Amino acid sequence: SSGLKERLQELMPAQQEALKNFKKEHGSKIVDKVTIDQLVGGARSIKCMLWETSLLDPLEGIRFRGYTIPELQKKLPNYSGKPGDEPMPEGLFWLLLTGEIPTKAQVDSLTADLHSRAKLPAHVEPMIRGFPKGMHPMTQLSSAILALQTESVFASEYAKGTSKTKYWEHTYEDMLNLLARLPEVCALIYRCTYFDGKVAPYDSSLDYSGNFCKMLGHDDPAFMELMRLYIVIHSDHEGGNASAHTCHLVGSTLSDPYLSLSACMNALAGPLHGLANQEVLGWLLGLQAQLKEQGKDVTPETITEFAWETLKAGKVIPGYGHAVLRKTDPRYTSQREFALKHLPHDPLFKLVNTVYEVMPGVLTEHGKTKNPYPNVDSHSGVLLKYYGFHHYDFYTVLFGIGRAYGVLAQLFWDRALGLPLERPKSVTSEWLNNFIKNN
Ligand code: CMX
Repeated sequence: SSGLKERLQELMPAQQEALKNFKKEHGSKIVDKVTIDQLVGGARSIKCMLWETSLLDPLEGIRFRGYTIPELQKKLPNYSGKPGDEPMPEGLFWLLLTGEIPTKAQVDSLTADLHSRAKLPAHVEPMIRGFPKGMHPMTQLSSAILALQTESVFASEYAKGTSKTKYWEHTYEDMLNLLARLPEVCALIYRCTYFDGKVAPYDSSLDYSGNFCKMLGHDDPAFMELMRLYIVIHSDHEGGNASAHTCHLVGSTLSDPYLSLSACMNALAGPLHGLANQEVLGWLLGLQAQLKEQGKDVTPETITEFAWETLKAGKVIPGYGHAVLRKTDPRYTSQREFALKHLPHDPLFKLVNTVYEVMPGVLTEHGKTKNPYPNVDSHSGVLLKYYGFHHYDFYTVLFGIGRAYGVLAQLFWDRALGLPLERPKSVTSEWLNNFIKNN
């Protein structure tokens, strides 16, 4: 064992006690008010959920257990041991769960634990191989996670009548098994959708990300570094985003982690959320193709023109704007820095940079979006494409692997803290009209 489970078992009683006492002492204090705009407008920024693993500041961006992305890059163990290399997702997972920065030895033993759990149940591979051509990779991923649910420890122990005090333990087993099995599932989807269906053998001498890249068919160590960064920065973005919230909501019914994660992936698959990263690359390639056809150069002026065409066609600029953030997403910045280090002369990176120079101005002039700056999805495709990973309708699957790390860590604490069924109140328009008459 990696010692992670034992550490969590040590940490849990104090956390459970603290929350109980905090509720007892402060339970009736008011932390927020709700306007009708918020009620109608997607509950934007209403504080109504407990989420321990990360917190988002509109100006500064995300902190994972209090650490910014540059801090994680310094403090979390990396694969090579060389300063400046990217943090390993296994280390981030330890941090998200415990709030503590793990040692390299702890991270390595967690990697080994994950490798030991990776074998897929026999029915999943033939199912993926049998999916119809053209089924979106996110639909395949969500379905495959559901198919893995036959192995849920939580579901089988619940059926046997397990005690509430054991939910955390069954959730722990499920989340590790699930994370361990995602690389082969995703590699199968990738190789069957775009290639001949042959998947490289599992390599447990590598870390999680290294083996995953190898199974995808990408052996370049620089691509493995990118994957480590990619999984880390996509893991968690506090609880209110659609994918994280979905996992938390579905889990609150005591649906097991497989059912919860599959639901989470369905939310991530929407174009306003995780699918935006595939849309961004499509938009950039469309821009390149149109300018080439018209014999024009890529300049701030021609990009501006193309952006206005998109906006006038009633579409959004993918990769820009955010429901919470009001500045450039630090997840964008970290990918930009990766590009400056590894692919400074790539033409598509240069294009992304020029888009970054002009787009905030265009969106400000357009005057609708509250945040004219780029989000995480604006940059990832360029990096992946540089390493020959150009099947862009697969990009959200990679986001999904990252997101699984964050939402499962929180799901563990949901069950460990005994958080209840989530059930906000809805009202009708008639109710609202009566409310206005009477107030
Ligand atoms: N391009 C054009 N218009 C935009 C825009 C963009 N990038 N971002 C927001 N707007 C528009 C909205 O569509 C909305 O218009 P309507 O009033 O006509 O409905 C208006 O500006 C106000 O929106 P907002 O309050 O600024 O943003 P929301 O909180 O409603 O939505 C988001 C946030 C991300 C869905 C939105 O900015 C968007 O659609 N961006 C493009 C898609 C994208 O990149 N999504 C990925 C986000 C990160 C992730 O989850 O992965």
